Amino acid sequence: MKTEVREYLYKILVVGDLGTGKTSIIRRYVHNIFSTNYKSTIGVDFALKVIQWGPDIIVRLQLWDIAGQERFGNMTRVYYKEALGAFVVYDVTRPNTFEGVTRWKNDIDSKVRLPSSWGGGPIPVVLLANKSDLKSDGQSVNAGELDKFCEENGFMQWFETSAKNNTNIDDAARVLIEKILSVEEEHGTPEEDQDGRIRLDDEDSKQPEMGGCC
Ligand code: G3D
Ligand code: MG
Repeated sequence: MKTEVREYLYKILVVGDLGTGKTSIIRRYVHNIFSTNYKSTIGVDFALKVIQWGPDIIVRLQLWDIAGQERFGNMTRVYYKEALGAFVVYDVTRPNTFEGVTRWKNDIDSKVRLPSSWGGGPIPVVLLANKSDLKSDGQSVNAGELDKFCEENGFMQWFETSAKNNTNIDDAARVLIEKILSVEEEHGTPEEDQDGRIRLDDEDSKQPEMGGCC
């Protein structure tokens, strides 16, 4: 007997200060390319990655970029709406971008929760210490300190990533997907219509262009 293919659509946010590599990470993950000559756009862009997770599971990850709105240091609730996970990115060569990490995490926690049928807790967030290919000795991350930071600030885990060298991006995404799938398995599909996650009905929202980030 043929088992039915299950499909999941997950909205994932990618936030962090300007220039930390968010767009590069998304492009690398979605298209497996690293490009230094694309124009960042203003507004919200998203990209879709379709993953054959198992023989009968397909995961569609919708990655939301914040393209040009970093300077505000926070986003509207519309951007966060119905997200089920997030990456917060900082640049290991610019310590001041680490200061933004807690600000972005607080913004996420204050503006989006898991669906109430999933317990309504904070969404899972993974910290990305990006541009690991550029770091000099003095900039190497202190694993012990980052572990402690993650524990104290409610991050699931952290990864040192490089969008340039394609380091750890797949692993970081896998951890986030595994977590969301396990919550889904435990609680069942949220009552909200899955399509609702990509619909932006609110008046102050702007319809993102399909694949607009690339
Ligand atoms: P943002 O979307 O967070 O604002 P971008 O950041 O993805 O636009 O990246 C900002 C700059 O950092 C870009 O360089 C990009 O090429 C570079 N970058 C991103 N990730 C990495 C990485 O892992 N390693 C290295 N070496 N560079 C990275 P430019 O020069 O175009 O501003
Ligand atoms: Mg960008």
